[in-house]
Amino acid sequence: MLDEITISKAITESFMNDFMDAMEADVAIVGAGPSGMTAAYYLARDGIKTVLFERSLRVGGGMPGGGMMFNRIVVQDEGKKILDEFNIRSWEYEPGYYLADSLESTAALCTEAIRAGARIFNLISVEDVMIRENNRVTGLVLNWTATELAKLHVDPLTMRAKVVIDATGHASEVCHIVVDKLKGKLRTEGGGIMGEKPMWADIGEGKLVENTVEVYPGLIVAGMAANAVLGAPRMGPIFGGMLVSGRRAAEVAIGILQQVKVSR
Ligand code: 48F
Repeated sequence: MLDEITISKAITESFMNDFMDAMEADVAIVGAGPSGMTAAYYLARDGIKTVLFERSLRVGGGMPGGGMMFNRIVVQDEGKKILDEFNIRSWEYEPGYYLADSLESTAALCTEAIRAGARIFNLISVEDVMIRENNRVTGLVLNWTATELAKLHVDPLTMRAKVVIDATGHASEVCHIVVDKLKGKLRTEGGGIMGEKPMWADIGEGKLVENTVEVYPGLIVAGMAANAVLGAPRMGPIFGGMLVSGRRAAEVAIGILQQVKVSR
């Protein structure tokens, strides 16, 4: 005999326990696109307490849609190595160009990130950041996406993190909060958001990893947000750079966590 109240209690209690635990994390990632989920996997795999907040009902950002809704992605050699690590099947189209199913890729990134120990919360939007200790990003301000969509006047809740990764894609929303609201100066030419440049896959992919940096104390940019903030081209449905940028963001975050530990 199934009792609906037991089902309801199981879901509520389990979610609340996880949500409470997520309020203090080592790394908080904003956005469950390819770069955010890849970063989450590499961090969690190394035993770092990682939480990820995603505005949408579903994960994957721009990945499931492939190129113009043709649900395939292309990666180059570096990206192929990461696909292999996630056991995502791929096949060579021409030397140096590998195809993969965008849904399989999305599902695998999500599964492996969660299995490695990262917590992914969907349907939660980041609407602000917490700043402490001489202009350092030290946490995120959260609200239900449903609240945002319905424009309800409901105050948010807050979580603390030692490092935040802005993996919000083209919109680079966390960096926008720092620049627009706090008038913070990013480590970019001119201190602001430089804006993404028109499509140029080769240059865009090349710049992505070098642009995956700490742009503000405690705040790293990953994926398309890195190119949008640092003024590099977009690249369309080639996703190798997103994966490599996610892995790089995890490395940068680990470096910052080590510094934070030493200085305390
Ligand atoms: O856009 P998205 O997929 O970011 P990405 O990892 O990958 C970019 C590619 O998909 C593609 C591309 C490939 O060449 O250029 O665009 O850089 O995923 C970003 C995710 O962040 C979520 C959003 O719903 C999406 O799933 N997001 C954005 N702003 C917020 C957010 C926010 N304020 N709070 C929570 N989630």
